[in-house]
Amino acid sequence: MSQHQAALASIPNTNVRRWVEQCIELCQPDHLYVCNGSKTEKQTFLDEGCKAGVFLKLNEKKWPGCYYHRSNANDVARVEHLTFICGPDEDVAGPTNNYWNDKEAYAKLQTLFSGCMKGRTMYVVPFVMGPIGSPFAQVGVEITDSLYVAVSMGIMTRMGDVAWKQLGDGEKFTECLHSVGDVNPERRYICHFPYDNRIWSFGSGYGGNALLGKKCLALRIASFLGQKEGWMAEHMLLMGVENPLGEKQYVAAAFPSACGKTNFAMLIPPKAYTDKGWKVTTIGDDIAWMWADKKNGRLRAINPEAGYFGVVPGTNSKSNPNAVKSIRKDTIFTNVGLVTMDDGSYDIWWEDSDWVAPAKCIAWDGTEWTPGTSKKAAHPNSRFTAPMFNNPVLDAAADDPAGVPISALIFGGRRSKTIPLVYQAFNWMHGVYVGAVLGSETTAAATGQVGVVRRDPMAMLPFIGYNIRDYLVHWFKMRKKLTDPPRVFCVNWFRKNDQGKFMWPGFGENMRVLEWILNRCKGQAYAMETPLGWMPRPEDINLDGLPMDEQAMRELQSINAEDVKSELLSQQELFLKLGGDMPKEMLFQRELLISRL
Ligand code: GTP
Ligand code: SPV
Ligand code: MN
Repeated sequence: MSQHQAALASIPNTNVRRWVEQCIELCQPDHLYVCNGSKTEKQTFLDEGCKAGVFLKLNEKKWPGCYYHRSNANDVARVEHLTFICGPDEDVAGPTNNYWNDKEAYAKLQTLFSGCMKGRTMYVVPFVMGPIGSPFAQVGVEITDSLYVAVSMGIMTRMGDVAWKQLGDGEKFTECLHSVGDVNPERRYICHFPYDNRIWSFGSGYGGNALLGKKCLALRIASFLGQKEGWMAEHMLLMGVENPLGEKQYVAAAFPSACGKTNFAMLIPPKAYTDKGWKVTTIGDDIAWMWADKKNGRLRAINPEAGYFGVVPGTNSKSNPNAVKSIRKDTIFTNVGLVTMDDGSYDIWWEDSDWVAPAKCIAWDGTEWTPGTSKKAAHPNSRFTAPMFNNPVLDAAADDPAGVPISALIFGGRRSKTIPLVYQAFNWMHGVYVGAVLGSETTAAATGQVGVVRRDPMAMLPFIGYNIRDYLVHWFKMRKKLTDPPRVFCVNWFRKNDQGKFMWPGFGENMRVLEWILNRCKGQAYAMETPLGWMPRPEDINLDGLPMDEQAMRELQSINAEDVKSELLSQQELFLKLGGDMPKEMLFQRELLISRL
């Protein structure tokens, strides 16, 4: 301990200091470093990382301040089967989470953490989730032996001395203990102890498993806290939309992992819209913390993050020009293709990028790749880590501790069949049902089979940090606090025709759907009543300039009664899981839908 005294003394909060001392004793690092969040510190980390082979500096001209990182090939996505909610009894986890008894989990992980940082440096990373000074901001401290994690947390959160200031001499902070261990999937556990405000993650260096401020704190732990304290932590993007009259509305949208949040949050409207004066701005691309505003009974929200951890493949100046601009500097690229340039410096490449494929490169798994190879150069879940302040359309209120008022809540899944482009729920209670039975095809963001439809309530299936029964009840109860609730919608950008082609152009063109949604929120757009909810007629969505006629729109919006019945049957999956614990409002809503059909 004595060689660590100087670093320990730089931790101003005694509660944190005491906890770090315990972790030193457990993990036995050779060195201790307490992060301050300065620019110099970041550069030192990056330089050290380059020497240690953690990072490769990319060509400074093409990619100023950007670095490449490749994670272990067995460690490229979230691991839902190794993610646990721990507590004294099973009820806290509920039927949709893996449960582990807290005493057993602590005992097992203690053996793994024991001495795991011998020969390594322990980084103490203090961070704030949420704009500084917001009453909803939460402080966390991550202890990690990964330089990649320390640097990434510096981008994704408000990291360093600001966190000590926010915490003061308080004791409410989330203890986040992380080690990459030996990156062995056999010894990989992502454990949450919501009663103890604590996260222990071992054996993975990747994204949601390792950057503990993100899914672990800002969703699993925060959703638990929110239920107790009367607010919500959701897997939602936040965006602002200004119409030609200068009126601004804010939207929150929940789509499952790799189903379009980052793209939607940064969308550039079609030219005819921008010419008229429509503007879209980003508050956040992945997580929203929301509460009922006591002054006016409206839903308000902040983005707890400060960076984007976005899907790289498919990012190009046609699909998402604002993302392309956001990642041109000071960005870390993980598991993309690595290209050696003529002068020996490094470039990167990914599928569906702006650049033609290189003659050869190193693929995400470390092997050589050439254009003929059947595998991908970039892993489908390869990611960029970029500061949100790089975003050219960052909303002026993105850093505002007071948050923004939400007009519309949107739920959306990736569904090649059955689900129409857009409909509106009849009211909040119906909207909660629509969100709760959301189905989506699985993606590469988590390990496991890709492309199978599963129920993903509120796009939160892997992120609800407690019993889903209490989570759904909490959603229904929020209605009481919201005297002026947002309108609730369901969208599906991913419906396909019989030839397997997307029926809707998506991306920037989603503005056309958004226009209808926002007008509905102001009582200014027409809708017809259907069994699912309120739907635009084909003529209610502006199709000008699209190679699409009203007939195509009709097909995109069609509801097939037989398909909806099978959809209802597949909802059984969720209803059976919850059994007698299913909130009765859910049963009522389902009965109403059946009777409408
Ligand atoms: P996470 O970061 O995992 O939470 O994902 P996300 O929800 O932010 O998804 P993202 O915006 O990164 O999009 C994931 C994939 O969906 C990308 O490959 C996009 O190209 C694709 N995508 C996004 N929006 C659309 C759309 O409107 N239409 C179609 N067809 N594809 C889209
Ligand atoms: C997701 O999977 O929803 C992500 C990426 O946003 S991760 O941080 O790995 O969770
Ligand atoms: Mn996500």
